Amino acid sequence: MGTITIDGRKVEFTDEKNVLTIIRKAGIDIPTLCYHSELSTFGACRLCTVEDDRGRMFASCSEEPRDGMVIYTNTGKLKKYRKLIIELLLAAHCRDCTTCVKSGDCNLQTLAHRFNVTNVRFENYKEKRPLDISSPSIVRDPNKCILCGNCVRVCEELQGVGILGFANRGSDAMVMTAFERPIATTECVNCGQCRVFCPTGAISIKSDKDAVWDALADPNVRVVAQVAPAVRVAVGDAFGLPKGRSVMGKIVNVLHRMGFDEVYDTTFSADLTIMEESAEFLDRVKNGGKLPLLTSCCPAWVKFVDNQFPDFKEHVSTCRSPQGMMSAVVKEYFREPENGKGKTTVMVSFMPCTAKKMEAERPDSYTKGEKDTDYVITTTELIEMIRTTGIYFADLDSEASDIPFGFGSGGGVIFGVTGGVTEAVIRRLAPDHDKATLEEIAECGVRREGFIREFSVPYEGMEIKVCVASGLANAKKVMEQVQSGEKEYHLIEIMACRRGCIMGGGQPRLAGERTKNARTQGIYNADSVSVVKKCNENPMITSLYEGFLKGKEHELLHNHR
Ligand code: HC1
Ligand code: SF4
Repeated sequence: MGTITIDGRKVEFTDEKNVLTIIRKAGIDIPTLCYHSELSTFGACRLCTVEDDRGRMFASCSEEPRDGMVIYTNTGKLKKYRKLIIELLLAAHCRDCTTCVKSGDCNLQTLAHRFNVTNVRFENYKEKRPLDISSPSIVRDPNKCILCGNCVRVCEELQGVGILGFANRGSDAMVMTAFERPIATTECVNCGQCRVFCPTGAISIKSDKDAVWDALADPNVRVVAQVAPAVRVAVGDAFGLPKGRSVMGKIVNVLHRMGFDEVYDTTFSADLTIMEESAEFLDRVKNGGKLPLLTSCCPAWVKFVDNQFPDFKEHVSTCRSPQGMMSAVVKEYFREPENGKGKTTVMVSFMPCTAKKMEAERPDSYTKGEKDTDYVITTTELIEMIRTTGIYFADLDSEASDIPFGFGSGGGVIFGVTGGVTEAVIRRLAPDHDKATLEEIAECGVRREGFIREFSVPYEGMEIKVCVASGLANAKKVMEQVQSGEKEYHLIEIMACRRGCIMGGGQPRLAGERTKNARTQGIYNADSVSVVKKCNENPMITSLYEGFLKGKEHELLHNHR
């Protein structure tokens, strides 16, 4: 607690951990490439350096605030210093900005503009290194790495995976996997969080856009889209609309204009997931099956269990994810000659997640020998595709998704935030659907703040113990406690990305607190305005079960691992 004078103005502080946070609180966007509030402080880039009243310069990210400090954030000396740092970084960096996939979304490029770096006086020649394109989710380009260490820390600290590290010293230093193995051969779970935190083009999304454009141009192909819950709240602000507002109707419109024959809503198959997963859960509870039941919709989490908790593999629900269920059902639907009309079906799924690209490749994502999901396009790629068309997205009218797979309940929408799957399961199990019941469920602890939430809900005379966690490092803590017998649960929901899919590895980067909160609220708002709240009250779901799904539930809706 105290006061700091920043550029002549007094600013009060309370428990801020460093000077940088107070500068930002004072409304000054102090530059940095390596500081992130959710990660440990590394202090490598020195761009956040400030000067005090005695002329001492120090990195504000690494300095604890002291009452009475007097600092300056924009002196002539600092401007020169920052410009020099950027020049030195650029000297060792390839400068193909116009063709770089991260162009327009690169923090180094932005800072070069901001500090008027129009010429690089130095040249630090480095031998060009090959790209790692082994992963279905991300591409690593070591030539664009600036050694900020964000990817190393996020992989270790937030995700508990830790497959990236620093190797060599001095100008030979670089980030790599152990023994420089291709990333696909490591325990990487494809979450894409390293790409979210990477400030340059060193880690980017492996893109499937070109293959999708080719399919759209082929008259013999029926191209079908499904759109995940979290995508709808992360597209609008790229086109000037308010952060977090659901723009599902505009997305449907723009996809139709691009040439998609059918646009379906993944909330529909999220409803299917809840139908199956709640039945599986009750069956395990009543018949002594493996408990806790672990949710299966997040592929990075499923891979994490395989890698780090193999004894719990059988605890993972056998349900396919909503992406998997939708694609399997759609492909089967169009296999019927009267629906297929002689065209091949290409299934494209629009997801906030890079790990969904890996899920689509898994052997259990095939039905009748055919791949269920042909291409996964992340929200970031969708925004790029919309920009390619030149369509004024913000001006588009809303269109409804297509039937018969375009309608989901509110319970399906809330999958997009952590706790959503569990809340939808509890809604399914509750006999009523009146306002008071829904509010009571929302307040049972499932929407509580925090990355690990524990609570219990009554069900037919028993207390169902639940844990909801997001971020794999948090999941690891939960699983270690379960493994040691310290904690017991009936149901555990994990989402690999903190706060759930709204913060997935394929979402637009640079989301601050305001964006995160707006996306969460956008999902809950979409639930509030939904006409049907529970999966079993979705008429499309009922008619599917009574119709062509009859007898095919196991084949189409479950994994056969
Ligand atoms: Fe998700 Fe899911 S919620 S995993 O976060 O279960 O990606 O949005 O589509 O499959 O529905 C992602 C989101 C998504 C699936 C659903
Ligand atoms: Fe680590 Fe996830 Fe990046 Fe893989 S994708 S390297 S697990 S942060």
